Amino acid sequence: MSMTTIDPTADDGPNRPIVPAAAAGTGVYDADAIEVLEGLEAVRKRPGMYIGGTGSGGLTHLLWEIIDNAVDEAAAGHGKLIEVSFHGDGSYEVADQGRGIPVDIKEGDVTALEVVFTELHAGGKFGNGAYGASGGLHGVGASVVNALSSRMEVEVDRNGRTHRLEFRDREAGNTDAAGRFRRGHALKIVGKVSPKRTGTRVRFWPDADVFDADASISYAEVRERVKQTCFLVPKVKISLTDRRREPITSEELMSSGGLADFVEQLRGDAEPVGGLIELHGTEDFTEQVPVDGQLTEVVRHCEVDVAMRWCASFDARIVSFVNTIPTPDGGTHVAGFERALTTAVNGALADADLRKLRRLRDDARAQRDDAQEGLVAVVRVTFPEPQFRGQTKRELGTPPVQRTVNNIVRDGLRDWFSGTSASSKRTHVKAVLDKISNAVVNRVTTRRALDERRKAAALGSGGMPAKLADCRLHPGGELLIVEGDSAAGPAKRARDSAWQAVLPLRGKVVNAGKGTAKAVLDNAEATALFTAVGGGSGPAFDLDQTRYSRVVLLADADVDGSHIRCLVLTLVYHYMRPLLDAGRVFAAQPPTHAFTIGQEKRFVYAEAERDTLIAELDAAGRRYRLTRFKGLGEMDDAELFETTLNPETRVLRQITVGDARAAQEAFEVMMGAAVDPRRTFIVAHSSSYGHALDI
Ligand code: 28F
Repeated sequence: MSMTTIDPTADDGPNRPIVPAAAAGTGVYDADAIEVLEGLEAVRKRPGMYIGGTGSGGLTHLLWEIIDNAVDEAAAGHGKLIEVSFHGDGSYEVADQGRGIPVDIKEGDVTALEVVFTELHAGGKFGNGAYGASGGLHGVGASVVNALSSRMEVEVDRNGRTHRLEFRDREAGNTDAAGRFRRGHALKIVGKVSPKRTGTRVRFWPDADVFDADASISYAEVRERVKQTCFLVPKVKISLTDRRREPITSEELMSSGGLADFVEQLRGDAEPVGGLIELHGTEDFTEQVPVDGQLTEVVRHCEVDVAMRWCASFDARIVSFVNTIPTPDGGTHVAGFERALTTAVNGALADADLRKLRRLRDDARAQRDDAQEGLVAVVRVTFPEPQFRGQTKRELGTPPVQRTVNNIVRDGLRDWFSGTSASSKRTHVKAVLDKISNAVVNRVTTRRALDERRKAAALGSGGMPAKLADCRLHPGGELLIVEGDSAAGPAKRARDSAWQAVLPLRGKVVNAGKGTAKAVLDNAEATALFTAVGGGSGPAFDLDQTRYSRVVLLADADVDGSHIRCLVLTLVYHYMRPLLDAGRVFAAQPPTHAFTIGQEKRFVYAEAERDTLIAELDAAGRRYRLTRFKGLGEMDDAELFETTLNPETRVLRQITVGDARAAQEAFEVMMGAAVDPRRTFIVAHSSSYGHALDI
C-alpha cells in the first residue's frame, strides 16, 4: 500500500495530484536537520531555562504552551472551540478550530508546520508580530514541547485535507502502512475534510528521560487556569476531557462577559460599592528590538482592557495578564494602572472638595492603598513580543507599556468620576468617593493617634521623656545630651544629679534643615529634646520657660558623633534659636588622648598637642603611657567626669549661631550625595574642634 505524500513542487491547493512516496526516511542528515537537532538538544540540556524546571511545574508548562497557541489562534478570531484531553497513556492533546498551521514548503522540503515544532522561537509568531499578540509560553514556542517529548503527533485540517506529521525523539516523519515510523519531511494526507473545516491538533508524550518521575499535571490546576483563560477569550468554549481513567469525564468552560465576568467572579459575595467600570483603549509605542543583530525600532500596537469595581471589603485584588499570559507578579502594566488610579482618584476627590478631607489639611491626599481599598480589578494588555522580568517570567517588563496603560486608565477613570462616561452614575461615583475618603480619614487619624501615643509613651510620669535622667535643680541646672545608649550609662553614673540631667538621643534625629515642621514634630527624638528643654519649639520658643541654664552636647569626635551633633545643632538652630543667641549651648570637648606620666595624668585635645607633648617628654627623657580615646564610651567614669562633667577640669566650647549654621551646612555636606565635599569637610574641620573655652 503506497504511502501518500505531498509533492513538494505542487502548489498548496486542494486539487493537488497525489504522487507515489519518495523513499522517505533515507537517514541522510542535511545541515539544516543537524542545526535543528542541536537547537532542540540545547533545550534538553537545560530544560529549566525554558520551562522553569523538570517537575510538575515544568511539565504543566508544556501543556500550556500548546494550549496558549490554540488560545492565541482563537484570540485572533479563528475558532470558537478548543479541546484539551488528558490521555491514559500519559500523553496530552489539544485541538483548535483555527486556520491550521500552514503546511506550505518553507525551504528545501521542510514545511512551515515542521518549522513550528523544530525551530526555537520559530513559528513566525515571533519577531514579525504576524500573530499580533502571541500568547506563547513567553516566546519559547511549541518546539520546546517537541524537544522535551519522546513523541508528538500533529494534524492540520486545511484546504480540505488533514495533513499529519509525527516526531519520534524530535525526528520528523510519519508511520507507514505497516505501522513503522519512517523519517522524512513530507506531510501525510490522512483524510479529506470540508474545505471550511480548519484547525490544528497536537498530541504529545512528555519525555520520561527529562521529567522527574513524580512530575504530573494537575487536572484541577489546568481547569483553574482554563477558567481564567476563558475570561480572556469571551465566547470561546474550552473543553476539558479526562481519559486517564473510566468513566471518561468532560466539561466545557466558557465566559461570555469576558473581563467583566472575571471581576464578578473575583468579587465573590463582597458587597459592591458603585458599579462595574470597564475601560478600553489602544496606543502605539515604540521599542528597540534586535533584528538580525541590529537594534531596530519597532512600533507596537498595544490594547488595554480593564474591568474593575470597588467592594465594601478592605483588601485589593488586582489580577493582570499580557495577551493570554497571567502575570501574577504584576509588572509595568500594573504599575501604570496603579499610578493612573491614584491620580484619577485624587483628581476626583479634589473636585468633590469633601469637608471630611478639608479637615485633614495637608494629609488629605489619597495614597495608593486608600484608592485600592476593596478594589477588584483585571488589567490586561495585548501586544506582540512582551518582555518579562526575571527567570520565572511572571512579571511584565516591557517599559513603554506603563505609560500606555497610565494614559488610557487615567483618562477613562477621569471620565467615569466626572460622570461623562456612559456607564458612570452620580450615585456610583459618590459611593466610591465616600469609601475612598473614609479610607484616607481612617489612615490619617489612626496614624496621628499612634504618633500621639508614641509621644506620650516617650514621656515619663511628670510629662518628661521617659529616657530623661533629670536633675533636681531647675532652671539652674544643665542638660547633657549624649549620643546613643553607649555614653548614657557612664554619664548618668558620673554626673552630679543635683544639677546635671542626661538625655540620650538615639537613632537618626530628624534633619530639621530638610524635614517639614510636621516631620520634625513627629520625630520622637526631637520631641523628647523640646519637652526636656521646656521652652516649646519654633517661633513660640520661650527662653524664660526653659528648664536648664545650659545645654551641653556630649558627642564623640568621630563621624557618628559629628552627625548627631550636627543634627541637634540644626534642630536647635531651627526650633530653639534663642538658646543659641543667648549663648546657652555648649559642646564638650573630650580629649583625643591621655598621657600617664608617673602618677600624673594629662589630657590633650588634638593630634598637634599630642605631638608637642611627646616631643617634650622625649626631650626630657620622661617615660609615659599614651592612651587614645576613640569615643566617650571608652572612658571610665573618672575620666568622663574629669573631662566632660567636672566644671573644674572640663573643657566646653560655646556654640555660636555661626557654628550652628556651619553645622547645618556641614550636615548637608555630610549627608549629601557628593562624597568629595564631605571628605574635604571632615579633614578641614577636624582641627576646628581643637580650641576650647574654659567654663
Ligand atoms: C493545538 C495547538 O498551535 N494552533 C495554531 C496556528 C495558525 C497559524 C500559525 C498556528 C505563521 C507562518 C508559521 C495559520 N494561517 N494549536 C495551535 N494555529 N500558527 S499555531 O502560524 C504560525 C506561523 O508560519 C496561522 C495563517 N497565519 C497563521
